[in-house]
Amino acid sequence: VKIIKLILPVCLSLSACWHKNETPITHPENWDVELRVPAAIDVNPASDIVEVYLEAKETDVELIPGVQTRMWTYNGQFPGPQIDAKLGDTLIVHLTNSLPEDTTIHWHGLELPATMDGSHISQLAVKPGESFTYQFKLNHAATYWYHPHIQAYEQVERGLYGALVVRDTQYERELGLPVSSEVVVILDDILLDDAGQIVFNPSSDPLQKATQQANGREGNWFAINGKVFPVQDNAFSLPNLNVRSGVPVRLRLINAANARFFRVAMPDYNLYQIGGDGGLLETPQTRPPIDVLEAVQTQKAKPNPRHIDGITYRANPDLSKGLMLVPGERGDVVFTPIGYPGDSKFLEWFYHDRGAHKAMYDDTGQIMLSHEHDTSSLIWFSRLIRFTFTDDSDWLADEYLPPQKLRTIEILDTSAATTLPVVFGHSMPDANGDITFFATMNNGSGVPFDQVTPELALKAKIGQTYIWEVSNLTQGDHPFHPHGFRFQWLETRYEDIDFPDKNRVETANVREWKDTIRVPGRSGEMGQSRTIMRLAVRFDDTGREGQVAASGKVPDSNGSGGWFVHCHILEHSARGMGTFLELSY
Ligand SMILES: [Cu+2]
Repeated sequence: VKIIKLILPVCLSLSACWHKNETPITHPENWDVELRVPAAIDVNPASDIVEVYLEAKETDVELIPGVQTRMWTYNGQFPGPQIDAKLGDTLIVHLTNSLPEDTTIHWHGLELPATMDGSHISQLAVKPGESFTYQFKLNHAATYWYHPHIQAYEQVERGLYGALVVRDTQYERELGLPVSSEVVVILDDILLDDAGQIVFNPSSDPLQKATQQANGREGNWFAINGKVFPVQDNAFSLPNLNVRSGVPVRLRLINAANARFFRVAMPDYNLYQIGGDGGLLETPQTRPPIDVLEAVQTQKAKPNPRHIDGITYRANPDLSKGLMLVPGERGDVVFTPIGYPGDSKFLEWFYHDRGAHKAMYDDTGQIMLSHEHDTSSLIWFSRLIRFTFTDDSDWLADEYLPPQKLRTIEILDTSAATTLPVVFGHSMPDANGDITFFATMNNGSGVPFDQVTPELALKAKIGQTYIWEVSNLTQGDHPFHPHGFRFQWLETRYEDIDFPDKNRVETANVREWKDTIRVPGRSGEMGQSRTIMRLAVRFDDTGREGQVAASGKVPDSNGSGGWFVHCHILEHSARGMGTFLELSY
């Protein structure tokens, strides 16, 4: 049976009349059953309080059919329970630590009191057997996530994370956004050995160690809402959504990977980005398909639909195509799947060269980091999610377009702003293969986080506007994530002393609030070039019950230490790529 076309002739555009037919046609019942993450149970009867219990514990999870993988989970689930709340609600979370080591929960992107931030410098560790109650107000509608901030590179990799979605459904329904065909999708990868287990024994081989510290831990399996399939083998079954042609799909995407950048696109459709880290953008942004730019002869064909007969098809590196999500970052996109009954379409992942390193010995026996790539072993594409069309799909359906204006975002006035300088860098590997990373305000020699003294801490006043000025001295990209305060991207400068004619400035073209952003690597020689990103921020304590002040690096039972500011490649953060902000009245 063919369905009637969605659009009414009286409508000038579908978006203009969408809300009048809010759910005239929907996806089939249980269309998202393969990807839906069970929700946290709200035990509080009050309509404006969400109160949940989370127990961090060791759990065997059947990721691969017939294989029990020992993981660390919240409430036995991977990912952890999805926490759904309304704008203005109070969230109360009772955390019990049943792990063999200390933990905390960091609420990524949330504006909250400093003592509730859950980083290792803002809160005392929750010891094994202990409990802690988090409580704060949800001041902005957005897609967030939660994860530990002690041994994060290990605890997140082992499975400790979940989504927190704060919605303003009435506003979005009146605006004409699709509120009833949404899936929250946590993008991750996981590194499993042949027995299907997560291995954390550090390699004793200095070259291997240096490579993993430099690049971060990328997995050999994708884990999309906990559904795993090998990165290199797309014949393995993908998580599937059953869709009806012409009905929009909304994906709230969260990158929860330790180190992998998720550059995603749909080959046949535009993705329309309506939201990011801090909720709705001011205007939707078109994220077009990523085209095939060149074909490279490789030695060996891979079981990948885009690797055919030994030819590798390389993705267009132009980042205006597709959607880039660095670790920690979120993207809220809508698109309209249109196709024949029984046909399939795919959300795809694309390789992005973020400055991958290769470790090698030089003539003197020292370990050097090289940026040479062995492209024959690279995976350029992989499918992530399958969309299968229902039997009654109409291939002539119309595309849904989101409204031209989603909300008004005031630009912060930075005319009198003070600069907060942060410099990203790292050392060369030592004889053991260990690399020291830093994110310091000291422009000279780099100071890793454990050596940042109070004199070197960033200092700011509550209620004032500042500019984060993040300089990247490295050739790699790093996700910058300051805790507790969202910011607005102003501009990115590329500077090269050797080739000043190559200097350029990218100015912000999207009005949005962010809390995690890709700081691109330098484009020229070491020491001669750098990238500088400027971000506007105001340290308000609105909605935090006056508990925004933080001072020091070590929290005590009376109060919080500083606000952590760091690279969200978790291996970099663990190797020192962080600093802290002292905030006072
Ligand atoms: Cu980094």
